[in-house]
Amino acid sequence: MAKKPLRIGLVGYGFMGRTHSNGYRKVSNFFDLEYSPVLKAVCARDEAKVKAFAEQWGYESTETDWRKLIVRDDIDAIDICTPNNLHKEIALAAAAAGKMILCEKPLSMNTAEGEEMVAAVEKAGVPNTVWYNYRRVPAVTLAKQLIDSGKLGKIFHYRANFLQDWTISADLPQGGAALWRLDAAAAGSGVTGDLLAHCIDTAIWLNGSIKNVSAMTETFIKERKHNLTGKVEKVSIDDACAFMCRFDNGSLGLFESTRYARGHKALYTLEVNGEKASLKWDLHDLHRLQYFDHGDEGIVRGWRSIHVTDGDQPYMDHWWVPGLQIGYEHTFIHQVADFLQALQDGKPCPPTFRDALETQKICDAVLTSAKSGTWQNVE
Ligand code: SOE
Repeated sequence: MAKKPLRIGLVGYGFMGRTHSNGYRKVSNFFDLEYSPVLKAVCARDEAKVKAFAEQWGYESTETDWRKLIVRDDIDAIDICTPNNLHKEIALAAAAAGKMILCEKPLSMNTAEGEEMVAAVEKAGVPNTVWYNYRRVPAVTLAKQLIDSGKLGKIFHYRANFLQDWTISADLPQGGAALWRLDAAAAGSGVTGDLLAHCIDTAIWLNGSIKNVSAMTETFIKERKHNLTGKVEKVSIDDACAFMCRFDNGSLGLFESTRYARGHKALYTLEVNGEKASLKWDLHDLHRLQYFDHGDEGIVRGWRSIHVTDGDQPYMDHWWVPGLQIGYEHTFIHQVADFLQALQDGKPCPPTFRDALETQKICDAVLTSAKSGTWQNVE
């Protein structure tokens, strides 16, 4: 069957620009879908660098002004991989130009911006999605299937951590290029929007909405040299954040994230405890799901480590043979595949902008609670 091209215009070529481009390039080798991505154009301000990126990844053309990219007739979908402070402006313009939008997480700097973005894509009626890629780790998708099937029974606890250690040095500057995540003006927040947003997206997908939160944050290094101004400036992001919450289903949640956990590079872990069973997952061992079923016969009851590589487990029928695992890059390939499948079926591809707005509201409630020292209801 001849494939329908989905012509991609990528804005930004950092770490996420590479993960997404890799997804577009590989998806049609492994998923037989009606649409196939075409790497039409990549856009960034530095002409020499964007040309080099285009050559390396196989983009047909380049732009240095995203406004020009958005109005091009030969582009169907805009992929936003810029720092967070540009998401809204680009999304609003792309929606007005009738383009589909794939936006890197978090959706926006805050809830107010997110609401505008949701209104824009819904008014324009353009397909949209936000790259919360960890939903597409087969073991995490399997966790969703187990919870939805009722195997865990009533859920009592949800626990998640996202721990890193890359900002401990006081000599690390803030701002610009790869360091924009340390600059509140570009990122909106620190670990809350960057890391906890992942944990929250997975949590509300697996365990439903969050009602209220009580949080604390800390900024351990108060001033850093700013790479764009060359001056030492106040650091306004949260370096660490921990919060507890109540879910609508009555369960209790505990979340922690930091960039100051020496030794941890990207330790995203989650655990769900239910009446009948529990499960846990660890990004450093991402193809495994740990599962404990109280219904097992007593003498063999215990935690089992499910190696999620079998063809009847989520996504795995598209990969190698049972026992051979996949990794981080595949979560992005899966997201592209799901987006193309949704397009083919005329359905939304979750998390949509509207779904991701819920995560944004929880992040805002967390930051407000940390400032006020009080419980906050999620809007
Ligand atoms: C930060 O270091 C970061 O790259 C996040 O921005 C990503 O979203 C996360 O998946 C890994 O860590």
